[in-house]
Amino acid sequence: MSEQQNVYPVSDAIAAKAWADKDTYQAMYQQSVDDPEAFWSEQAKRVDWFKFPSKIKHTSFDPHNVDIRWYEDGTLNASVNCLDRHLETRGDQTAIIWEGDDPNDAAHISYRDLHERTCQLANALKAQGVKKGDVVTLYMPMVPEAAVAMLACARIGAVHSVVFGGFSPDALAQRIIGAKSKLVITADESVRGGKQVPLKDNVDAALTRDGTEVCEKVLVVKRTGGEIEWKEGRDLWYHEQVDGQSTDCPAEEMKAEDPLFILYTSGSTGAPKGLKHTTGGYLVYASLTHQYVFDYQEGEVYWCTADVGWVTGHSYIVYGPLANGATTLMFEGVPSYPSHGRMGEIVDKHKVNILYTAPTAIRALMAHGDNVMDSSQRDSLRILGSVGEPINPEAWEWFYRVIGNAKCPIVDTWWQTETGGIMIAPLPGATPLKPGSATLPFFGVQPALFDSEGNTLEGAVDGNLVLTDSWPGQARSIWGDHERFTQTYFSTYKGAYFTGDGCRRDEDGYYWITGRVDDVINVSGHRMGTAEIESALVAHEAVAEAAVVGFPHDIKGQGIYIYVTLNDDAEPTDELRKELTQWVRKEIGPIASPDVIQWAPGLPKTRSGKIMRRILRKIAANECDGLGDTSTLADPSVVDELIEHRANR
Ligand code: 6R9
Repeated sequence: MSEQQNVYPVSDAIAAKAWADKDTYQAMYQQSVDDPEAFWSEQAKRVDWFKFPSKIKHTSFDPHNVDIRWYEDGTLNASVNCLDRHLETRGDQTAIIWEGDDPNDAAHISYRDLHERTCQLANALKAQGVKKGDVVTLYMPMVPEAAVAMLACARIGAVHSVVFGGFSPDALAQRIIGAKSKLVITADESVRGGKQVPLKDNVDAALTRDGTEVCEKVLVVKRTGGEIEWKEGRDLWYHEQVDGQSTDCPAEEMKAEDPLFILYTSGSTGAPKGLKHTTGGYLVYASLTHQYVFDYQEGEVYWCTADVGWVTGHSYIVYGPLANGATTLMFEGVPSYPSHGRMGEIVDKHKVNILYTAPTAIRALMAHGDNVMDSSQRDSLRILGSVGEPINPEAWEWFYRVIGNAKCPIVDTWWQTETGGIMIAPLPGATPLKPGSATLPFFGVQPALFDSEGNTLEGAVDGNLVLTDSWPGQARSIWGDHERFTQTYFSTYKGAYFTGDGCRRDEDGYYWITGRVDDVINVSGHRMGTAEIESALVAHEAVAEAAVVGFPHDIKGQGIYIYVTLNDDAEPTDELRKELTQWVRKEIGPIASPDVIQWAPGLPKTRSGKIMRRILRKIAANECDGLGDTSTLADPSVVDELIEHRANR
């Protein structure tokens, strides 16, 4: 299989009016790495500052002193950049198109309207005592109030921490405690695929957990009017709080390095980490990447199908597009409801020009055959994008041919919660495409491939993907734990940020991400630590030990395969299997639903007691012939047992 066979050249029509052609890309990239100070000083002009920065880059990846600062003497406000500065030129332009779960529900919110709503909520938050530096947790459906809440926090200098609405009460509680969050904004229920999700009930449950006393108030958006419990003195209706507030709220002057938000993500060990993103560098980077990678042109309608609970929603539903004055579409539902044609129907209905989605969504549609798109034309589409996990060439080709009518370049964008914005991706007018490759680095991004000893690998080669210098969108720390930040990202390879991803570089210098090389699995584009799932399982009374690995899954990319050793008094029944499945869903959330649970009387361990996951991964993938060296195992016979009873064959 040669990736050279299918190269899609840059389309002349796209290149003719693109922000960057090949020469522009190369010249800008070269300058960005040769003279980052000059490059990023120039790029800083794309946002409005109270005080324009004179200090541009001050960054160190030295593990004794990881210190990342961009534009540190500049001051600005992110909400002013997403709202106020557009009012004069595009006040009446739609900022957010909201498409409800029900195809009959939609709304257009202008920049003027969004500004007013944001100011009202900002004033309401102030009235509740929220101050600069306080953390506000958002546990929200995909409704405009989610964007309003993020911007309102930004306006008064509060730090938002968005928790995905699919997480469990325990996961929510853990994040409220970790960030010492004083206030939660939620809704009575969210609606997805015609079903209600009890968000407020989940908040109620979360706030019974020890340590959540820090949270004093809960602001509740009335989305469905469904029945909920009410705690007087703590719970407040959102609409009652914002009604009557002034539509004017002066924006707080923030330092470039003041935090804008915290976002929790999973790592290979321990509890989820709250990555800290700051204001100036993040905003410059989100808006610059949004413009160049999607080749966003004035007046276009742009749709990113992610949830605001993930970093993709932060940077490419809210901050990037709004900073650029784009019309951003926010979809409350799921692509399969009421039918699998929904995504195309939304594209036609709102004349979407740029569609940014995930491989798992594409594969799910593809499984229904080409006809699944027959209910729409999708003529408005110009650019397609993919994010979240490697896109297999078959899904890429299908995305291109069926969804994009074989005329839209696909930008496969590799990046992470930690990177804040897109790092490796083609530019539509500049980069010939190879299906399955994220192609080339964005401005200022310096990828390198290292072997496990830390040697730099040159040329066409496979290795561990690192970044050797900072870029403005980079996370600055882990909230409250800078030591862990250093340990996690800067201790594996001296002087470099380690991504946790494996990667191949081909003869043309194109990057092909091969997936995580650590104990993180990627299920439908959602990152999960196997350690998190394991610790949820061993908290169940029947479980003695558990090992979790990913295995190849046609739709989800990776599925969750669990090996469970039961306590002596527990019976391995189908009943218990169901119970454990429910247990994990309850402890973490439905996104962590196990695909396979195999009873494991013993787990393969080294003599020092370390579980050999390499072997468990092979068995889960049904690759039992090439198990490699098992001689270091304490008891090699457990492997035969596991192979014999493997679930996936
Ligand atoms: C933005 C986002 C990050 C991890 C990352 C990698 C995988 C994301 C990818 C991709 C291959 C792409 N990943 N985009 N792998 N090609 N285009 O997804 O952030 O949730 O933090 O996940 O996702 O493994 O390390 P996050």
